[in-house]
Amino acid sequence: MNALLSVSDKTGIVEFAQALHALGIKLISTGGTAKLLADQGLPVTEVAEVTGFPEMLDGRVKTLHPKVHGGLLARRDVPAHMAALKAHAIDTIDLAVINLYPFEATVAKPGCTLEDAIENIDIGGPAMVRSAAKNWKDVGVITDATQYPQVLAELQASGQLTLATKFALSVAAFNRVAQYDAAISNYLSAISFDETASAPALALFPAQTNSNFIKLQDLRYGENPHQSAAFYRDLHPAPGSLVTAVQLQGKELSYNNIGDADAAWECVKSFDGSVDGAACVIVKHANPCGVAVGTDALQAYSKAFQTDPTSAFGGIIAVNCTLDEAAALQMSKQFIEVLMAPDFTPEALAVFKTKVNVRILKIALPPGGTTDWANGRNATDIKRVGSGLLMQTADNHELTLADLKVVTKVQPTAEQLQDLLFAWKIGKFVKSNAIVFCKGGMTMGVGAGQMSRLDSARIASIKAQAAGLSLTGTAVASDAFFPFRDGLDVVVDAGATCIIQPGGSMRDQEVIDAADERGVAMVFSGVRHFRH
Ligand code: 93A
Repeated sequence: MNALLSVSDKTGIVEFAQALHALGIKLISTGGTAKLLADQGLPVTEVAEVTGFPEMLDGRVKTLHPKVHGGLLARRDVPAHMAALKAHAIDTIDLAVINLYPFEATVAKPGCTLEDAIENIDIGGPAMVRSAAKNWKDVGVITDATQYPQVLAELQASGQLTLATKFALSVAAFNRVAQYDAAISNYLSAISFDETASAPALALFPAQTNSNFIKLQDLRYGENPHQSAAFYRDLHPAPGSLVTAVQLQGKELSYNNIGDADAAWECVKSFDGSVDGAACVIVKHANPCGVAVGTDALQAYSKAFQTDPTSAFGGIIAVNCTLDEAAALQMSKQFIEVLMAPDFTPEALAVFKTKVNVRILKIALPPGGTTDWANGRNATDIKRVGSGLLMQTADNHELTLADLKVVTKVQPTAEQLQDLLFAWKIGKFVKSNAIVFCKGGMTMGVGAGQMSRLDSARIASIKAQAAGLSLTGTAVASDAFFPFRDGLDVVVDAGATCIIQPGGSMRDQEVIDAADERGVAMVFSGVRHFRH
């Protein structure tokens, strides 16, 4: 039996080779590995002796030779293969012990240059691993030092490896090569070859890239200080998405800042400046605690702040228009974690100059406007579950007036329809169960994240009361249907006169009858917006 040993990580290789030698297995090896083994007194044949070629080009060509790959790839059960080996004086290689140039470790080092990275791309190693792994019935391929003990135990017990072991080794080998290539692809895709360019050069060839994520930065910690975390972006981020933000000032963004900033930005982006006017969203713990539209940023912010001044403290604020000095001055009265806008006037930036901790993010709005939902949005949502992940298309549905179905005797007025659509837009960004009271282009009470819809409704009205807002004549959005009439009664008791909800409950009729009984208008959207 012949073994070829070629390892960069030399952990345990001497002991392993000694044990192979003791079993009568012939050792063939590449330069550095061969030297180490020879130094330990082991008889080892240099691969250069096998190929008849010296290792050349600084080691770039060592094992890329038919004498090596023929020995790995020949099927022992195909007479023609064995005859070809004989005709060309090629010996079989029955064990391939290979681990690759340390590409991942090299690029992880601070200050790693492109040259360093390129030199650490192993070519011959993966080629041998693939040859051996393809011919798994005849060749045992060992790609990690942790595999030595089991392989050795089997060889010592029976002089050979079982088919099951060889198959498992082959699968592990292909996994290793896939992981290695992904690391190379990720690293290179994130590089801008032209140092003055802001985008990676490979973005020029999207069709040739994979769907990997690129690490943007390590974060100080995760959701809590004992958790470690990092921030990744899509290889090709959607224009206008959070990852395209430029931070103009402030402390480093934290894990929670990024999550909240995304919630605020996604929500404010759904207001089209040319149709809805200026919009402002204040987010706290991933939920909007105040949203409003107005004639300008100042008015939109002032209205949004009124919804829940207590929760707005330490919030994330996003506007869909250039932030000017007037709005900045008003905002600067509250404690802000993150402030986001498509642009800032120099005067507005000057307001925050002394508030060095405020993180200011400038993000271009998606060029297609907010009505184009394919534009600037994630195509998919991903959520981790125990050792698995859930993937879905993103909740990118936008409701229009024409989609609404009035189900009550009372018809909503044009103004009420506006309020209903506004409330619906926000309800989509509130954690379920979501109940949102709105009027005149502002949120009047937000009930979020409760296990019971009834509790969300109660909380929304308690919060409105605490903020000194009257819910009389408000519009209410419910992210999912009312299963019973009790939820509707709570919001009408609080002052709502029109309601938007998906419909689709077994007891829709009970709820419609209740709305008629209470003399309020209700529309069905036909769409649900659970958000967990
Ligand atoms: O430079 S390579 O891409 N060209 C080769 O032909 C080749 N053959 C083996 N790298 C090559 N290797 C790698 O060399 C192995 O994967 C292993 O990581 C390393 C072992 O080199 P040495 O034995 O000289 O330390």
